[in-house]
Amino acid sequence: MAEESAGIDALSAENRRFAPPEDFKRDALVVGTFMYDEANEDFHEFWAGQASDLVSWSRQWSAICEWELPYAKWFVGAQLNVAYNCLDRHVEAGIGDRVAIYWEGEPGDTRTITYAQLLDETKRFASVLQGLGVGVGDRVNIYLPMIPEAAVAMLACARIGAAHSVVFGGFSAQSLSDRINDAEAKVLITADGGWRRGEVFPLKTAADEALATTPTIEHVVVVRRGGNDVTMVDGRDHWYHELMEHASDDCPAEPFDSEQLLFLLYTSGTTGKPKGIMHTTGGYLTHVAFTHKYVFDLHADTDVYWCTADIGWITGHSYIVYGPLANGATQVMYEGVPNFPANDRMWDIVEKYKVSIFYTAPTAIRTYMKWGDQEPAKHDLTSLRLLGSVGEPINPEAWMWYREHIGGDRCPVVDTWWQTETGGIMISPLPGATTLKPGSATFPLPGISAEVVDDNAAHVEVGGGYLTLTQPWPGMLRGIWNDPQRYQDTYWSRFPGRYFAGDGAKLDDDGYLWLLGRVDDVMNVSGHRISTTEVESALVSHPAVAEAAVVGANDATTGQAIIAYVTLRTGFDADVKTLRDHVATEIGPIAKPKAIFFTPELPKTRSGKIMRRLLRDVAEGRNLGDTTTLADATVVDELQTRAAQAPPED
Ligand code: 7RM
Repeated sequence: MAEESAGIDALSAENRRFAPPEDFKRDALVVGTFMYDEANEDFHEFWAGQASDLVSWSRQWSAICEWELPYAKWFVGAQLNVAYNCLDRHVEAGIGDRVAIYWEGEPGDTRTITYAQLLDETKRFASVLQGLGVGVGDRVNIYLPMIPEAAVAMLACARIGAAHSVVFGGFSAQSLSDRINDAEAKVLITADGGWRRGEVFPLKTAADEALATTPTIEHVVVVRRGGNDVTMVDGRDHWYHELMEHASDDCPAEPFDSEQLLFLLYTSGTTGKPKGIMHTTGGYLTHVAFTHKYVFDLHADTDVYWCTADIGWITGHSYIVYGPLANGATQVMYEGVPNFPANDRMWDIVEKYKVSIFYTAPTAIRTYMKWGDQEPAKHDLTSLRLLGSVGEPINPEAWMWYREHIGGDRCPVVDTWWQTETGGIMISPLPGATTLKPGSATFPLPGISAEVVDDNAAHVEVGGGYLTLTQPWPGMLRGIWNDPQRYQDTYWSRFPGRYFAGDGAKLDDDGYLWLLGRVDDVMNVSGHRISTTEVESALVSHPAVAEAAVVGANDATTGQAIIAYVTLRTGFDADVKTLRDHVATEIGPIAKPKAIFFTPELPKTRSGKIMRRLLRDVAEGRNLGDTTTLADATVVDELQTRAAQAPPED
C-alpha cells in the first residue's frame, strides 16, 4: 500500500487518464514534446528565445541569466517598459480596438475597455502619479476593489518605473498599514467602496484608519465606485476622476532595467510579519507571458479568457494583469461574489461573454459542487474549451466534476502549481501535449526543473517527499523586501542549493507529480507520514461529500490522530461510519479518520485556502492563534461549539 520513503508516504492511486482530444490538438499551440526537448537542451537559450518572441525590448541583454545562489538576474543589462509591452505595442500593431477587458460589476453594470482606451487611461494616470511626486523606484500602495482602475493603477506604476504593492481589498486597516509601512509607500490608491454580496463595503473608511499610522504616505487617490460617503483630507486626498480630468496623455513609456523592481506582494508566512515578495520586470514578464500563452493555449484573436482571482493575489497580478495584457488577450473581469444575485452568477457570465478559457481555484470548484449540478446546467457553457485550476491541490473528484459539469466532458483541465514566490506557473500540463490524470499537476513546464527529495535531500524517483526547484527561472522572486536573511532561511536553507517550496509532493510510476499540500500540514500517524490532501481527496470521492479538511491532532497512542471536517453536497447525506469505511477502502485502514465532524463551511483564508492550523487548534481544544487572515471568523466559532458538544467518535 504505502510506498515507503524517508519523506511522505504516498498512498492513493488514480488510474483515470485523459489524452488531449483530437479536435483540441488540431489548433493547439503545442502538440508533442518539441518544446520540452528544446528547453532540455539548454534552458537559458530556451528562455532567451521566449523573451525575444513574447516581449519587446528597448535594449538587448548582455547575459541571459546570472546566478549567484540564491540571487538570480535575468536578461542582464536589457531594458524594457512593462506597460509598453502590455498596451502601446498592441495599439501600434493595429489591434487598439480589441477589447482588453469586459468588466462586470456585481450589481450588473458593465464596461467594455479596448486596448487603446486602456492605454489612454494608463498614460493619463501615470502623469497624475508623476504630478503627485512619484518617481522611479518609489513604492505606491493599491487598495482597490476589482475594478478596471486596479489594472490601470498597476500599469501606470510600471510605466513610470515605480513599484506597486497591492493589498487585497478584504484586508483590514491594520494589515494595510503594516504593509504600507514596510514598503514605505508614498501614495495610496483606494476607492470609496466596492460591491460585495449586494452591499457596498466602505474601503476608504478602512484606508483612513490605516492612514492614521502611515507617515510615509503623502497623497491618497480615491476612485469613486461605491458612491458611499467618504471623508477627504484637504491637500492629501484627491478624487481619481478629478485628477484625471486635467491629466496629460503625454507620458512616454521610458525603458527601465530588466531588474527594476516591478512590485512587492506581501504574503503571510506561517508565523511573524508578512513577507514583501519582490518581483522585477524582464524575467517576470517573460515568464508570465510564456505561461499564459502556452498553458492556456491562448489564441488571442478569438479566445475570451476569465481568471476569477482577485487582483490583490499573485494570480491576479500574473494572470489578470501582466500575462494576458502582454499577450493582447481579451478577458472578463468580475467585481463581486459568485452567489450574487444567485448561485449561477459565474455561469451566467460565462454564457454572456462566451468565455472560452476559465481559470479558478479548487475552493471555488468545491463550492459549486456543493451548490449542485443544476446551477451550471441552467446555462449554455459550450463556448468553454479549456479549464484551469490554481491555489490548492485539486481533489480528483472535484477535477472530474469540473471537467464534466463545467467543461461538458470535452475541455482539458490544467492544474497549475505555483506560488507568489515563483511569479508564474511552474508545474502544469500543456493542454495539447499532456495526457491528464485527475488531481495531478503533471510535469514541470519546459524551462523549469523540479525535483522531489527526502528528508536527507536525496532525490526521490517514485514516492513522496518535498518539492524543490533546482534551477533559477525567470519569474522567481528576487528576495524579501528589507529581509535578505529571511529570504535565505525560508527558501534556501532546508535543502542546500535548492529552492524549497514548503510543499509535499509525490511522483507516481509514470513520473507524474502530485502535490500533497504544505509540509506543515503532513500528519504523523503511528510513524506513517500521511498527507492531509490524500485523505481529503478520499473523502471528496464519496458522492455525498463536497469538501473536506483533514488535520492531525495530538494523540497519546498514535502520535497524531486524523480528524476530518466534512461539508456535504446540498441534498445529500452520509454518516460517520460510512465515510470512515470509505477512506479505508480508498486508501487503507491507516488513513481512517478517528473523528469526523460535519460542518456547512470550512475556515479559509481570504484567497480560499483551507486553514488547517486553526482546525488543529480546534481539534486539540486550544485557544485560537492568529485569525486575522480568516475570510469568515464565525466559521471557527461554530466549529468550536460543535467540537465541544459532540465528542469525537471512535
Ligand atoms: C498561485 C498561488 C502558494 C501555495 C503553494 C501550494 C498551493 C497553489 C497549487 C497548490 C497544489 C496546485 N500562490 N498551491 N497551486 N497546491 N496544486 N495547483 O496560490 O502563494 O498564494 O500559494 O498554494 O501549497 O505552495 S500562493
